[in-house]
Amino acid sequence: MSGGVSNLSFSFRGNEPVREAMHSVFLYHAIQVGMDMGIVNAGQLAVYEKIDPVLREACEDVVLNRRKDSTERLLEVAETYRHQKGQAQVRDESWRQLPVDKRLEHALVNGVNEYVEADVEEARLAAKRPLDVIEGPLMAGMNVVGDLFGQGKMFLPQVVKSARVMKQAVAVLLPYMEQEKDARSSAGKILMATVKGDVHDIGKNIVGVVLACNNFEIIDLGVMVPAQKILDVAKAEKVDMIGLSGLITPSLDEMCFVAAEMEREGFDMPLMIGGATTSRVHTAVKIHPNYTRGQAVYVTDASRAVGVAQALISKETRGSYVEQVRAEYARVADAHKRAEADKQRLSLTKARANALKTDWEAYAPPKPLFTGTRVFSSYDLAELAAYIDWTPFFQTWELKGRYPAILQDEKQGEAARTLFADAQEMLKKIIDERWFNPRAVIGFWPANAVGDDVALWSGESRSERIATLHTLRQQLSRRDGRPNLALSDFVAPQGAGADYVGGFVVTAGLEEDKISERFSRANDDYRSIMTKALADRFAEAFAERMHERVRREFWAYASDETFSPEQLLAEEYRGIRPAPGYPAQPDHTEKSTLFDLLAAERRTGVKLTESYAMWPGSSVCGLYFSHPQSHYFGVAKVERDQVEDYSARKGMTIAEVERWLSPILNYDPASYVQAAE
Ligand code: B12
Repeated sequence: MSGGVSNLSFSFRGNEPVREAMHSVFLYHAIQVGMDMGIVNAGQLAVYEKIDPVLREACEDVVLNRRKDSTERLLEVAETYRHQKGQAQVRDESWRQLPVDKRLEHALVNGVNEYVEADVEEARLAAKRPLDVIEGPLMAGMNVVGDLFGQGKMFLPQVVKSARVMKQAVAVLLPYMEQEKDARSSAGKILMATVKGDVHDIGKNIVGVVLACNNFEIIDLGVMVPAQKILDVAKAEKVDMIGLSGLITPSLDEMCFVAAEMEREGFDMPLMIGGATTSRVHTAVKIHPNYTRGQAVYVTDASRAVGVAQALISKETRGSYVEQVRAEYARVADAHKRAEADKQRLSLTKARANALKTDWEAYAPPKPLFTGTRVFSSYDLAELAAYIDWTPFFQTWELKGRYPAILQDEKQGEAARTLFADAQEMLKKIIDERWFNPRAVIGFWPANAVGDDVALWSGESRSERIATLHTLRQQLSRRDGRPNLALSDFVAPQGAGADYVGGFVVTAGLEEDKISERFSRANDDYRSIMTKALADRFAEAFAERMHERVRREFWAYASDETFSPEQLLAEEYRGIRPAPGYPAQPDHTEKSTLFDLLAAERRTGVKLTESYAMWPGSSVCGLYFSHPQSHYFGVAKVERDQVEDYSARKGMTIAEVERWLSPILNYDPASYVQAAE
């Protein structure tokens, strides 16, 4: 049960205490009878217990329709509150009495952009040169922000809001300082890019903002940037450092390539590496050896980026820092080599012999209501909002903890509540003004397992194969009696039953980039990042909702399923939706089969890049399996025997397969060839 709560109190617009009380009373009762999602401004909610009892009773009379004269009574009570401010609006404005320098510092530290233009103008008129305002009070304010962030006393959303104040302040000054442009001192120039084939940029954008807060000049080349462009711009702009970002594993290879190209072209500037699938081990083992003239350094997150960039930029510290990194990477590479050598893997033949044992005779696979595909356009955003998993949203902003407990967290609670209130405000606009146009295509096909693959058939005769889904099998050595799984184990083998497999592509909509860029151009990185973070939430929520509809309506093997959003997130339902790229199917190239089957690009506008990332970023694709025993697992590392077998099945060369599966190979392809010679 869900709904936008503010409609309830529209007629009391301008009378905030009454509105807040009505929302609070409504939620108090509605939640008890099953409401599980509401759109409210969480920053403007009265605590039920603390509402004036007279007002509370009057509101309850109306909300619960308890008396004939409830409306008149509430109108009467409401009058006495008309000129009071809502609790959340009582703000301490005493800082406005401070001198302008201190006001600017306050605005920066607290991320308040309301007065920035007037204050900056006042400071400019008092200063000798406009540049002095930047290098004086603004930088002083940002230094406070930087220090507080470094000490863990400020959190990322607050820092991004501070950066917004800074950007807007600088924008006021810029027209006055055209001639002095070059005079502005910076801590160093950093080129940032998401590598070719990858579209993910929230992480890179956040890091860019945080570095800019610390006076680094950022040149952001955006997403899907080819190596040559990175190198050319780095030279032309005489940057001090390059930062690369990426989300999916194929980007790891591309990063190795950029590093090798930097070496080849004689670069020696530091190279920072970041993004979800990057790691210290990968940087040490795979990227670093390609770039010996300079230094590749892995950076876990935005809060570390400043320290690393500062250590690398300063002539005094760079040498010793690089030495330290090299020593650490040598240790990491060594430990990695030893750990790999120790790992026991099974041969593919043995792993297959230990596949999941299923009694297919005793099982009747459910039949979907349709086979072929179905398209969903302009999907209802309000419906999807109820399925949003908020925990990853907070992770995006580096606030660690589970929602909703995080809102009450002793340390991060305040930052989390403000962030959440801002998110709710934007969410409401997204829904009311239809910022996004979510689209999806789903499909079902008659299917049977054929070894470790799944054959999809054109019809019930199951004689004409229209596609093959390839799956990989675990080669872990098992001592606990558990099977060595492949996704094909969850589908009835040929001759054992009329089974089916489904597939989907969902996207929050093609509008995400444009809206986010618009905010960025208006010097509002906070809203720009917020737009993307919410678009990502919609994509995931859409995948969740579609899967629920598949189980209940389209495949209908669980038509009476009634799980709460929490139970859905805990995956308590029957069936799975593994996505190419996730641990159960680490091969991203499988997406092209799925896209062809669903004609996904034509029907949803979602495109696959050369690295099999999906544009727009807020998109998810995957398969549906219905078997009660189907569950998520990780394929983990595979051996050369499986790579050979897989390449024959896929019609790819071994080298190609090794390239796409490189993060999960349990051997080094280069030394394997040598050993064989
Ligand atoms: C949110 C998320 C999504 C979202 C958004 C994706 C998008 N817009 O591109 C959605 C739900 C849409 C999604 C989809 C997919 N995802 Co996803 N996703 C994630 C998740 C949960 C978090 C990523 C994230 O946004 N983090 C928050 C941001 C702020 O962090 P970040 O980007 O890592 O950046 C931080 C640091 O890395 C660092 N940093 C980043 N860049 C840089 C650069 C420099 C220079 C520096 C110094 C630092 C730095 O600082 C940043 C701030 O702290 C991760 C798992 C995880 N926990 O990481 C999986 C994950 C990245 N996804 C994964 C996959 C496979 C996919 C899909 C391919 C699945 C599918 N088949 O549909 C798609 C691909 C989407 C696409 N467009 O191609 C895999 C990737 C593994 C792999 N083998 O490639 C992961 C790791 C999950 C997993 N465990 O398997 N995903």
